[in-house]
Formats: sequence, structure tokens, C-alpha cells
Amino acid sequence: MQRRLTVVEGMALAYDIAKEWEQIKNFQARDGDILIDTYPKSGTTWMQEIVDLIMHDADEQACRRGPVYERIPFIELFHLMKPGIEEVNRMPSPRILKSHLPVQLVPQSFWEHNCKVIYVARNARDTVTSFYHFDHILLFHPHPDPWEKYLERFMKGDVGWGSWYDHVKGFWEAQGKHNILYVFFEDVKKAPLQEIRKVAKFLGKNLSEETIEKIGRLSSFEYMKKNPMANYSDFPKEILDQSEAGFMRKGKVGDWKTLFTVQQNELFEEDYQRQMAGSSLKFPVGK
Ligand code: PPS
Repeated sequence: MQRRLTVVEGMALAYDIAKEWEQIKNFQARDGDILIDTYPKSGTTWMQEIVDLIMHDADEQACRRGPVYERIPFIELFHLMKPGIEEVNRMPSPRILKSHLPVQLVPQSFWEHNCKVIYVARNARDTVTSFYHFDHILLFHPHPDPWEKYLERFMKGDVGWGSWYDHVKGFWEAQGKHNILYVFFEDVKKAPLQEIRKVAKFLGKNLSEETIEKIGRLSSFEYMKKNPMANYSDFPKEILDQSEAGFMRKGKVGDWKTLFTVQQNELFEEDYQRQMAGSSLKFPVGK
């Protein structure tokens, strides 16, 4: 792995991903595929677990059939780990897939097949905080220290998968055009059962309250952290070095307060207002 980024179609992307860009861009989605798309560190894995549980009527054993990144493969990593593109092409429908690509770079075939897309957005401050910690252990991104510089890079979109601001606004605006359910991390945290119900309805699943409650339990932070099929403990070490810190970190809203100084918060806010100006997108909490 190389700890460096390169620019692809206007977006900063890990060099090791960018070199297979044509394969990623030309990924062939089919009718019925479900895509979970997010900016990194926004609750992707949490939503993956929720969607898999919904699709399997909360059957715990079925959802332990493999690690989450094998049950719900990550489009950008097919060339770097299992499952590869051939295995994914052989997966029975409906497939559930993961991506961090911004709306304009999602493989066209998803839109051609009118696939359902669940987008999870997390407030910017908690996202950059989580990303900063994660980029210490993710071996295809530049080392993030010092924090002050990382925060500047985030504001400029000079981190893996580019600008958070463009990402969250892009999917927000695309809702009228495509089959997108826009979910906030903070809402799932505050009212998990309500959000699980919403996702189930979007996926056309009519589940009992008992099943919804079971999904809430099996997708809680505490449960997932202990579940080897959800906590990334077996993820390839060449990509993720978890010798000092694990994937499941804190799972909280407001952890940014442990990193931002008062001055950084003010500068961030000023820049935020500028970058989000004119957008009707408002986050539930996080400031
Ligand atoms: S990735 O690598 O981009 O796919 O990461 P992603 O899964 O999007 O985000 C990881 C953060 O989500 C937290 N997480 C959870 N929070 C609450 N509840 C549950 N069940 C849950 N599962 C994962 C995880 O801890 C990361 O956030 P931080 O703030 O770093 O703890």
C-alpha cells in the first residue's frame, strides 16, 4: 500500500484505489441491487449491519455468515481484497453493496437500474474526528498528523474521497432525481428503532415491532463491537493496522470536542457557513 492520494475526476482518492478507477467506474449493478453510500466514517458499517439484518428478518445466524465487508462488498476495494469482482458478479440478487463515492461518480449502472440507495450523513465535526483517528491505521491514506494540518486538508477536500461538503450536498440534491433514502447518523443514534423502521419501509420489508427491536439490539454499538462479524477484527492487515486501535472506536455524537480547540472551532464554523451556503441541508445536531 502507498500512503498517498491522487486526483481522479476532480476528487482526491487513495492512489491504490485510483489505479483501478476504470473497473470501479464500470461496475455493473443489476436490478434489485441495494447501495449503501456514505462519506467515510459516517456510519457505513452500522447501516450495513442494519440493512443485512432487515433483509434477513433479524436472523442473527444468517447475519453472522461472514464479516460485514464480505456480506456487503465495498466497490472501491474489489481489486485489493476478497470478495473480488468475479465473486461479486456471482452473488445472488438482491446484492447489498457499499461505496464512498460522491453522487456524480457512482457507477452509472446503479442509476440505469433504478437501484435503491441508502445514504448516511454524519455531522462534519464528528466525521473529521473519526476520520483523523482512522487515517492513523488505514495504510493507503497519508499519515494524518499533525491534527491542525489534517483539519485544514479536510476543509479543502484533500483527504480520501474528497470534499465532505460536496458529498453530503450532492446526495441531498439528488434525492428528487434518484431512489435515495437520506439518513442522519445522529438520528439513528437518538432514535434507532424509528430509523430502522424507515429503512425497512424503504426496502419494502414489513417487519413486526419485535423484529425491529431485535435489529436495534443486534446493531447497537456495544453489540457490534463484540461481534467479530461486524467489528472488522479480521480485516486484512495490509490495509488496516489495528495493532494499536480498533475499527469500532467510540460511536458517539460530539466526540469532536476532544480534538477541536476553541479557535479551530470558530475557523471551522466560518468556513462551514461559506461551503454550505445556499444549501437547505441541515444536520440534526453536532455543533
Ligand atoms: S468506514 O471505514 O468509512 O466504513 O467507517 P464507518 O463505518 O462509516 O464509520 C465508522 C464510525 O461509525 C461508528 N460506528 C457506530 N456508531 C454507533 N453505533 C454503531 N453500531 C456503530 N458502528 C460503527 C464507529 O465507531 C466509527 O465512529 P467513531 O466516532 O470513530 O467511533
